[in-house]
Amino acid sequence: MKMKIANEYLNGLMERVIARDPGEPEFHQAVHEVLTSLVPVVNERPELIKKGVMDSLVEPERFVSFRVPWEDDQGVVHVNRGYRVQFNSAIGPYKGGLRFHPSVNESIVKFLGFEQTFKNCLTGLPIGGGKGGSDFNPRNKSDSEVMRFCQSFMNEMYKYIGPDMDVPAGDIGVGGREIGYLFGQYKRITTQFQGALTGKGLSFGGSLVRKEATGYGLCYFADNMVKDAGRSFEGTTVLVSGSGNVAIYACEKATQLGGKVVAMSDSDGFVYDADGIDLDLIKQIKEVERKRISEYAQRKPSAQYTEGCAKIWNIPCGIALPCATQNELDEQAAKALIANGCFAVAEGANMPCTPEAVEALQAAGILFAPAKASNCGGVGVSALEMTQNSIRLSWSFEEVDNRLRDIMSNAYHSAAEAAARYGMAGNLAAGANIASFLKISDAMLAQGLV
Ligand code: NDP
Ligand code: 2IT
Repeated sequence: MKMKIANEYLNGLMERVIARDPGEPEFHQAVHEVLTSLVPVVNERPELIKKGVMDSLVEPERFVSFRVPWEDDQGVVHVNRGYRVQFNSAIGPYKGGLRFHPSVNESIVKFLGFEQTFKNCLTGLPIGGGKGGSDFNPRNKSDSEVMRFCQSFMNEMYKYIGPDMDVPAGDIGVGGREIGYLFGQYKRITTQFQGALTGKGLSFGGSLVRKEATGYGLCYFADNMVKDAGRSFEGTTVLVSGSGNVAIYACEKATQLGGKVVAMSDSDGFVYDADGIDLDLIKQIKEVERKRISEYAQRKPSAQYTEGCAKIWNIPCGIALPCATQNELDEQAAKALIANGCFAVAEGANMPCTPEAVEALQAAGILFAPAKASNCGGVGVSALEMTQNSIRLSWSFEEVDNRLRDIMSNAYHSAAEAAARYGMAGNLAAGANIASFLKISDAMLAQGLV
């Protein structure tokens, strides 16, 4: 049972959202968190309810689901399901990643699209919110199988995307290889060389720093946050969950900022290396060989491998960066972090901390950076990729990296200032929701969308 929201209308709206799509727990979780934090804004501006903004905010503008048939290397035909949710276009074309993972369903896609709407606004760039994906499992598939799947996926999705309409990118299970195949098929179908996807290869319209952007941006955000509290990465033990795109570049930047990352994970287990994670070895195992993280312990004598990923949070640390998936850090994990002296948690994944974990962390005075704000660097640099495609120029690494630092610093200050303005100083989760909501709701009202 979810906590009652302290505004009668919003509480009723939450009940209607649940009744309309009862089987969507992740979507309900994301909506509940946002509506709860918007109570003071709605109390101050009741016209937002009367003009339908609140109801529109929780209903996607469009949701498509489609069949994706493909043939494996043995000639066996498989049929997966593809999705694209176009959640909100109040401030720009829909923008957001594609996730390929067996767990993908309507609830996951809608929670991600809903979160994306607020996150994209926090970048300060003109992008609306969208998300998509499939229940396809890329694990243990050959390059040819992944290519055929991506081509079949694009055979349907091309109808809904375009550089001024909707611009997908990567997420779990979708990286440079998949974006390349998707882009190739989009070009083949449309005969247009257009920036309809981001995260492209550098030789065909991609941006420098996009690969690093989410992980680097996360650490830039966390650095702003901990410095404001008189702390720093320097000499701090850091935990990073996951070992995919976000985790690898979070580990790289945390280390560059003087932190010592001692653990990383995948969905099977985690490795602890008291000497500090050897990131070149992680990149070799994960990016090049596409193998399991247990390999790391086999090749590095100072490391230990533990089966199961939840216990990674029992390792003492100063800063924790959950970068794998939703609800991976629960109340028990939060209590372990608190007991071991952790002073900051910054979310790299989308919604990695359960509501109970967030509550426990905030109650204990731990600095908490919410995903919408702290992982907006990936989509921020995606928007910069769109800009470079539009002007047909490529910026240097330094130029994009400097812009990323600005995006993250602005996101931090917007969230911190909004929280303070509404009497919740230090609550960056509420502040992030409020700051983006104010801008999106004004745009919705002005356009007569509701
Ligand atoms: P990747 O596919 O590159 O890596 C995902 C990592 O998380 C892998 O180590 C994977 O392990 C692990 N993982 C996935 N599912 C689970 C699970 N159910 N339980 C435990 N571990 C799991 O994805 P990304 O790094 O791109 O994405 C990670 C998170 O960051 C996601 O929440 C994503 O939405 C978010 N994000 C990504 C952005 C981007 O630019 N890529 C931008 C902003 C947020 P295994 O290999 O075993 O599956
Ligand atoms: O969750 C996210 O912000 C992403 N997966 C990146 C989206 C993007 O369009 O770059």
